[in-house]
Amino acid sequence: MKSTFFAAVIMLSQAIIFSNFVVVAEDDSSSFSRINSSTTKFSYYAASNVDTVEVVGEWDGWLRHNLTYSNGIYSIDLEINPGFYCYKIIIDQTAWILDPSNGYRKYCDGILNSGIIIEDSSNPRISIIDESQELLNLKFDYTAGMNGSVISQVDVYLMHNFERQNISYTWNEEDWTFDINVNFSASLYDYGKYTLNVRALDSEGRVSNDISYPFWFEESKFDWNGALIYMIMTDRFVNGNLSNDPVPIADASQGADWYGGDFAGIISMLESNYFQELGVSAIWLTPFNRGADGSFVASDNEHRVSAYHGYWPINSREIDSRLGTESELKELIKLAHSKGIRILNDFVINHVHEDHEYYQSNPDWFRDGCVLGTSGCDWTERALDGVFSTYMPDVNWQNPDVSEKFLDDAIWWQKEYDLDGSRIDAVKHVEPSAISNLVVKFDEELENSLTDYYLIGETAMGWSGDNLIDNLPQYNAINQYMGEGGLDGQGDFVLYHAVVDNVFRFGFKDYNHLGYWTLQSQENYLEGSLMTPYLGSHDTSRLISRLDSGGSNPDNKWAEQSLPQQPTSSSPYIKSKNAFSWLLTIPGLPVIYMGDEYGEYGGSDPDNRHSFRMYNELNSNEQELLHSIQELGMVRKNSNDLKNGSYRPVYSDSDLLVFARETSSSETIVMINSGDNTREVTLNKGIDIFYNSYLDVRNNLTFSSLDDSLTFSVDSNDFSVFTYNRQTVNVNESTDNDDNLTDISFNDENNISVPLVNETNDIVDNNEVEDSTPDLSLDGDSDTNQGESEESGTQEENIDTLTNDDGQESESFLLLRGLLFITFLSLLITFIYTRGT
Ligand SMILES: [Ca+2]
Ligand SMILES: [Ca+2]
Ligand SMILES: [Ca+2]
Repeated sequence: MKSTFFAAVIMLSQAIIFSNFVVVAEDDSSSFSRINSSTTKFSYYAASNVDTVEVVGEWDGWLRHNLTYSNGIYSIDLEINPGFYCYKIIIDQTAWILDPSNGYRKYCDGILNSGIIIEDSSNPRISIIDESQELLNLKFDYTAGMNGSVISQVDVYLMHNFERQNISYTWNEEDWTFDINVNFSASLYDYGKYTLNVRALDSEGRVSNDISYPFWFEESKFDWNGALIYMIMTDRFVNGNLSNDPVPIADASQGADWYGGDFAGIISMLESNYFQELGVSAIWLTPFNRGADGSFVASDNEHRVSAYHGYWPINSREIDSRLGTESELKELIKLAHSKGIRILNDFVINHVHEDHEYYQSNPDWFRDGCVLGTSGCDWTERALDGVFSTYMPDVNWQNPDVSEKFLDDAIWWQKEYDLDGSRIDAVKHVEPSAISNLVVKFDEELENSLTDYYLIGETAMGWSGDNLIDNLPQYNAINQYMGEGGLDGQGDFVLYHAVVDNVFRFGFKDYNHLGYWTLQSQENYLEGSLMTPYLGSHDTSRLISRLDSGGSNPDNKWAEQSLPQQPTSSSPYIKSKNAFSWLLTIPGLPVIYMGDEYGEYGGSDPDNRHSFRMYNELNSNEQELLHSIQELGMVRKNSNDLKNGSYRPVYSDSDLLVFARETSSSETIVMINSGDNTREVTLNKGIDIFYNSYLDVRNNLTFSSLDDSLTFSVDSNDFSVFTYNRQTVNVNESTDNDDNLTDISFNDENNISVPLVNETNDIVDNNEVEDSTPDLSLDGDSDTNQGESEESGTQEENIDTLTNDDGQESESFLLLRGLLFITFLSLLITFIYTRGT
């Protein structure tokens, strides 16, 4: 029965390496040198048999060059003048392919090619050759320009909070390298984000490439996975500076003019710790480059809308003064970083407003395609070149000039304002090469082994009903921009459409459905994708108004329609709390759209963009909801399991969802109950749960059981979170990592109560023993643990027998299956035996 095997798929391993190749030379007088070559190397690794490999490119009119085979690698060195070129690889004389190892792309004559930028090899080059995880130890090497000029100096400085600080380096003459070592200790450096900037000059004054190396110095390591993102439409958030308020636009429809929110307002909210109290770790700001003046007709050809939302840029690198100044934006980012909060900008790459400087100067960079959704202009067929409206020309990403311009601008914003990533607008309406080039640029210019920038895309898709198969195209459409060389993540549109209206709003579907589609999100997006689930956004009608069954139609959006008003009953707020209990405990990087945390009401765009209201402007339902979301946000923030754990369904029925979030050495059980009664669920050890002792996180109470099961409870319309209590030994100790006993960091400050189990296996109300003396009852548990270790031995045998190439991840399920099988067998034997007698 033992069927362990590895389905080893030999990947066709292909790679092109290109660079201004480096020559290392040493002469007898002991002087070392490393000099740029004028040639560019192309290589191709072929795992399968090929007869010929050629490279062709724009640099010499697409002449064919044969690569030479040696040790499994085809390669060639070519003399190519500096420039940006299209090229392709030709296999066996007929198959023209993109370079498999190079994500950079360039269009030539409307045809997609690999793109290569050849630098001027007369200039020196520096590169990082060694980076440590410790702050800050980096080694660089220096390569002279073609004439061999020696290095004269290295310009090196740190930027922190937009201030410059010079630091030193050590030059190593023997191998033309230099080291930068800075001891980052809390006594010497403030926590926050830093960027090391390095370039070298040679003896003739030639300047090397610049290297930027951003990194964070903070108490605990940040991971984008599990972050909580708060989305702000700046003009509609908080007005912190009345003096920059725009003059009203007379013909703008109600709700569609500027409201006055600004950077100063966000700064005041940062100062008040509003975001920290929500457990927010990143803020996504709507576009803040200068937008159009005046108003423009909406898609209904009737109402008029101003550029308050930011999505009609008219300038590539200028801040919109209606939102504040450059220095205010820098102050905002500096303040956020000091609190460990990342800032994402919103990068509009599909279109500009017709008043944009690029459209004015280079109209040929844009396409004035048909208006999407009008007759003969299908959203899918004309997805790339169709326009959203006549005054929003479409960026032609097939034009290399505008492509390079936009990519430069993207990086410029990140560097100039010390941003931490971007949300990419309207991804499915741009050439995929725009996305892959953006990813390459971020990787090359900003990211390093210490620092990841988050790129989240908007690929608006839907949900095609209950059948998973029918929804695969939806998942795949989102997937095609992620994975290797793709975006870090995308909005989880499928999950949004599957559950928000169906479950939380109308109740057409129950919590079984909620659990099912939550699991599908874990299984159908590319591995490693960091998805952002959400309940509402600036593009959807307000959540609370959708949940208000007695309110006006939330699809309404203009004043002359009946617009949703502030709900009068507590019901929608309770539903919203249930929805957020789910959102803030599932995997990914959830997004909270500003105001949803207290239940700002409203219909569709623009009525979903009321100004944010402060705490003293909220009614008691709203305040109560806010408190719940704050609690959920903090529970998430403080739980490694909830941020990084995998998702394991445990139990669901019509109005109860129970799931586990598991990491290698812990698990957290989440219960969400939308029913009218308190619910109890008895979970079996080794099947539903894998530890002996849990902490009720909300009530800070520990309970344990030596029996085979534990009973967990959750109040009506409430959530419960139980996390493995590390001070007690777990069930499958011997099969798990050995850090369970030693890692007690989570629980250091908690009272540890004696395991409390009454005869019927119910948990005794911990309130009764809240004051009990801390009892590190490892002694009491250790006997049990011994027994369990033996049991684990049996389990390991089961694993041995059943393990296949799925490896460790499936162990618990195999274990579960094994245990179920044994239980079933013993029940069957008992049954037969009983019948027999
Ligand atoms: Ca203002
Ligand atoms: Ca487009
Ligand atoms: Ca990234």
